[in-house]
Amino acid sequence: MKIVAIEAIPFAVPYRKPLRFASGEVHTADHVLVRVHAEDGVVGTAEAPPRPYTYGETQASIRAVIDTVFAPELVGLSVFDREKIHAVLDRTIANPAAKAALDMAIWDVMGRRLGMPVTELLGGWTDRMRVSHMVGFAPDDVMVAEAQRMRDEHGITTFKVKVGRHPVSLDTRACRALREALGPEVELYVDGNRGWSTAEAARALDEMADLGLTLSEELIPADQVLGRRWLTGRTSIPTVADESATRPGEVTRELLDGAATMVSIKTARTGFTSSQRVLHLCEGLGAEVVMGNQIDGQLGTACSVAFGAAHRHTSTRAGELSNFLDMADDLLVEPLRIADGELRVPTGPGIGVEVDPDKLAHYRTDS
Ligand code: MUC
Ligand code: MG
Repeated sequence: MKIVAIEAIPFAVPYRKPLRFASGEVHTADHVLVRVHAEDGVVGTAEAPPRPYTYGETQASIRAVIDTVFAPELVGLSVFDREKIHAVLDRTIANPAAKAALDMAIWDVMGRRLGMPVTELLGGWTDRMRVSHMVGFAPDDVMVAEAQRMRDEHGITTFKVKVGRHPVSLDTRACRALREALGPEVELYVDGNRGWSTAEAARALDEMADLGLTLSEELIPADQVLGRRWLTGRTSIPTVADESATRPGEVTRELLDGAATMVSIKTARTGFTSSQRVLHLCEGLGAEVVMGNQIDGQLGTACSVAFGAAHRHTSTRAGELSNFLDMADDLLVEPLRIADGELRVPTGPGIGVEVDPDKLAHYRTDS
């Protein structure tokens, strides 16, 4: 089943409200739709979200690296030449979202060709995941109202709260307001996107010690090598490595350094193939994982839930699968729905979703 062509199509869908966090903010889903065309007219699709403040990729760079570096090498290979495909991708450093979208679109082709859902090919553990919602920076009452709306409308009871602002009290107050409004039953955890110093992070964790936080993610920069080890050692809250651990080597370093005790897996940056490598590495090292969100649209979220539900250890915790709800529209024929706090894996072959050609024509920005 040879790859015959690859398209990288830029599109832009506005957000109803922006998502703000310590390293940036998102107003528009200015992603790249990647389509891998194979023999017999089989087409696989995935999306690449550029996150310049995290990985340096832009919409233009994702298109360029796919069109000029990867596509010429991949066309002509079979989608089942998996090691050869990854040798091509690995030869170029960085560009994680571009590589991940190519990998997932190729898996979509494999699934469609075999008439099987990708989630079953990956592991087939369960058919759904509990959902965690990411709450971005806003005044306390707005953050509380958003979490309450997610609980009331979608049954979501796990929230990741963005922190990393200055002064630290802005965030510790917001977390306290969320705990007081939502009660002891909801799960709350925090993600600093490297916004604080070691001392600020330590103070914040002390101030929030009575809030029952379950995880703390990327509170300080990865280069604070000793600071991270010290911080992780002094808190009883598991420390999640996210953007500091995007490749197996980085995952190993963060965990063996004592800089983190858990790892966030994001299909938007490691696709299905490398996400599985990271997962199996974590299993080997005895580290828990959480399915993270790179502010994915519905296609990206379908990929996350397909991967997360496929494995026992990625489906144990709630996955971050809901921020597409903030988008004004999306590309899929059949929108994803979160109900009773859960998202089911789409059931069709491949990733299991179809892009609506009219919506793509409306939102693409290259024509
Ligand atoms: C997260 O978990 O950090 C923010 C930036 C990014 O790349 O992902 C998000 C969410
Ligand atoms: Mg994070």
